[in-house]
Amino acid sequence: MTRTARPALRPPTPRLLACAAALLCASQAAGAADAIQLNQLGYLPEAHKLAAVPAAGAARFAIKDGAGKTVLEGRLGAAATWDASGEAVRLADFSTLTAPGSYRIAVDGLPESKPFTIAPDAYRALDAAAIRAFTFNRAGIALDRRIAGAWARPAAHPDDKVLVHKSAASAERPAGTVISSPKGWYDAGDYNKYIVNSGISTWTLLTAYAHFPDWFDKLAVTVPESGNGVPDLVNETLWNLDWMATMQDPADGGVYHKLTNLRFDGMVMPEAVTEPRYVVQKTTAAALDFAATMAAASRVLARFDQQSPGRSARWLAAAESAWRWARENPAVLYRQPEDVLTGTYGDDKIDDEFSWAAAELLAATGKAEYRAPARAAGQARKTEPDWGDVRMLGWITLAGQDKRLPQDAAAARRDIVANADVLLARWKASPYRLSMSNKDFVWGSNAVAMNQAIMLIQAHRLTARRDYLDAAQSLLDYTLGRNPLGTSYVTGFGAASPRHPHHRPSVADGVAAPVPGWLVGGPNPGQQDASGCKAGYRSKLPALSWLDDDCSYASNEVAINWNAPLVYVAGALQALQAPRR
Ligand SMILES: [Ca+2]
Ligand SMILES: [Ca+2]
Repeated sequence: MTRTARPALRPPTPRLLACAAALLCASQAAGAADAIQLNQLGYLPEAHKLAAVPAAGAARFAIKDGAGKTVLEGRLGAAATWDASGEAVRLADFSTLTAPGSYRIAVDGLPESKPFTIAPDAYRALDAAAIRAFTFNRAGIALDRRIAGAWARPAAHPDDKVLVHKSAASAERPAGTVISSPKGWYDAGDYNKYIVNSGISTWTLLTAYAHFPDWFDKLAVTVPESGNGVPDLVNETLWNLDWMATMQDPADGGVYHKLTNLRFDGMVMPEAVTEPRYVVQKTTAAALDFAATMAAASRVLARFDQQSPGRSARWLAAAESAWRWARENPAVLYRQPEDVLTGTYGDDKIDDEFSWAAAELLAATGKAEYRAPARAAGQARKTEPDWGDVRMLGWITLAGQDKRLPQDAAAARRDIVANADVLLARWKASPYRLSMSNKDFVWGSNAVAMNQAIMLIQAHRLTARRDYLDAAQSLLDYTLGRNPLGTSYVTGFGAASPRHPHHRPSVADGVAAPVPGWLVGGPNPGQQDASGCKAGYRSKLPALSWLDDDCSYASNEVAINWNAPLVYVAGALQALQAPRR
């Protein structure tokens, strides 16, 4: 993982290579260009249902059931070329088919599609596995076969003797001070722990629970704490919150940016690593992301306080203390020390972090002092949140405070709907019915898709308009197979899925199948790893720039901030299923 490179090398809007000749276009659009593409996990009965059909076939489609009987026929949409992949496709809309079962799509002149199902719990197993992926990435715990099956492994990285790096030294904790900072999730394909990326990831899981408690109360994941009276999603989230709480210096409220080795480990199992671990530099971004997340946790998890009496109050006090540190130290940006080579999560624009933290503290405390910083002028820089642009997370929280903070909620709601309308317009105009633009094919593009879906789902929750939900469904369809490569991008799920993610345990564990439930980064025409990936990308086109090889940290790594929105979206689409009108 060279997360160091992520923000710096985020590519500018890719200029598409014009297809000079039809032949070249066809070869660039290699992959599964002759195949009908659809969501390989299937659809909920009431969902919007689309398949992408190569334009070379006939203009009509038929849906056949398991016995080969035609149950629905229809006309395909007009042919259009998606410039992100160079393919001409027509869309098959079979939303009116709602009967549970197994089906295929047939179009004259093309091979039949892969089978797909319609089922009322189409995404239950996916959602549980996407949560358990976090369990697989837990630091400091042995995972036995009951929890982890073939991927069982011993405990590693207890992190009970972590050194204070010289960049983080203070009067009370000089360089070399030993502190304890156990638990938490490994961030991605590596074994380090970063507060900035933990912030959005943990918040997204907390918010999934806050928005859809009925679904997640019943979703059985099988985590080590299962059966303790706390829902499994909450149990999993607590593992990281407990770690985050240890990253605050109790002397001043400041928060260490990360806990890492000095350099990345080789492709080995976690228990093989014995490098010393350090907490590195306190930063303003870490303090603010910590403040936001702990404030959200204090509010969302208050109902589970009997498990650890006083926890919510402690976390809220920790959040306010981190906020005060950030106000007193408003521009301490992360600067990688010379001897540290792990991921940076550096972010020089932290107006959005101030806004998010203030919004969460406003929601958690109702104190007027947080209102102005929460609503400080400043637009989101993109259409969806990511670890470096977190302003929208505050909107989502405030939008839910319509009873306690009606004016703040109303403003946040307007911002969310305006943002979602940009996505909705793109969805309607897209040949693939996808709200992603070509510039969204960046490092972690699959998470861009999932975070766009989160914004569309918010607009649906606020307006009850069906088209927002349909546009969100399209994004999940894309990540689960309705894409030009004909692959589900979640390990272990779908007829075709990644086999070789850039994930150290998956590489080193001796198990043929990768650790399941992980959303890989996805197509990224930046191809920052191309020089080290001998297998080579087949195309430079945005939606085709993916390599199922463990060398490909730029398109095939996994990360907690990419899986968290998958957990949210899969759960939301299950929980929001409603009869079509
Ligand atoms: Ca930022
Ligand atoms: Ca393996």
